[in-house]
Amino acid sequence: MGYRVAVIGATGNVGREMLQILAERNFPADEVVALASSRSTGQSVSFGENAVLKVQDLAKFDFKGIDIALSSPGARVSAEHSPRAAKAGAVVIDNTSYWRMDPDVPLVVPEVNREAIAGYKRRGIIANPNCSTIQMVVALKPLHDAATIKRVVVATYQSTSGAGKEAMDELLNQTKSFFVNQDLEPKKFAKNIAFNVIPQIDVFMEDGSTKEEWKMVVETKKILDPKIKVHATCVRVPTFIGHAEAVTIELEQPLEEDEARRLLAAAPGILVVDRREPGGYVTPKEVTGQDAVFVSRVRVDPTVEHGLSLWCVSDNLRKGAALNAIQIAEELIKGYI
Ligand code: 11C
Repeated sequence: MGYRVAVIGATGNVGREMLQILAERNFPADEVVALASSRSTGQSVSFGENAVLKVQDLAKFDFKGIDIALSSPGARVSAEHSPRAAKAGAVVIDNTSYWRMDPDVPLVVPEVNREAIAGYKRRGIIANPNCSTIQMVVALKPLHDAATIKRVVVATYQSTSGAGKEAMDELLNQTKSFFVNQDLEPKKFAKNIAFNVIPQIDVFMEDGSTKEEWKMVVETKKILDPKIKVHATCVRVPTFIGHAEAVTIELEQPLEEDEARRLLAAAPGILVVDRREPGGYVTPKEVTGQDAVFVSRVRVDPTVEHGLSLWCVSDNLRKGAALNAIQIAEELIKGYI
């Protein structure tokens, strides 16, 4: 017998990717329901190559009989509807920021802390981390296991798809308008994104960091180890899909560069592409549609004791969001429900 699965936020960037990946991976579902706000009710969304689903109204949907709800609407919608789905008996895998730091909600990246999934019983909700955190903790895990990470300094290069479809359109339209000498005012971003980079993702916090930077700090601690110190600078760049990160790591024990590369290559979910020649590394353009976290440019940082740095790139809509959620669902059905 298969499962009944609901996808909440089915018309958004991540929701559409969830439907695509459920079909691609032959998730054992008897029924998949696409849900969104009343504005999208009746629209059709693709489910794999050959099927389409009619979008139903989330507000009117009764979750009784649904086994798993994959949820990716806005945080406010999730605050209302994820507990409603859980109360009706579904296990909710929630991609929004709303539940991540709740002590009764596990925050899971299967390659890093799959055992935390068991904690879903407390609220019926499992949180999916932020995309920039997911790819970083996948890359940090084997290094932490081998030589204990003390401190991480990261700069991100995040694509516009992280901010939604309208943000991608803004990049495209500003780029086109540049060639006809027009200046298209920014709407989704605080400054022009075409031919530019913006050192602000999400709102500012009191200490001067942005919320995206704060998420990388607190989520890494919750998933990997509360003792790891993290300092992040998150930057929006004019790409469509794929986040890149320059990560500098301070370890407690020594770890040879070659050994680090070997450990990374052997770890689940990571592909190492690291040839010291022009093009011997991965860029965001190549990762669209790929599942792995790609690691390149592994090298010693000689400015601190036991320092290493690396470059990691991943599809933010897949491993950074939809794929990670479905991998959690796959773990869940192996033994938790
Ligand atoms: C971005 N990381 O690239 C954000 C998008 O907390 O799930 C995801 C926000 C979140 O803009």
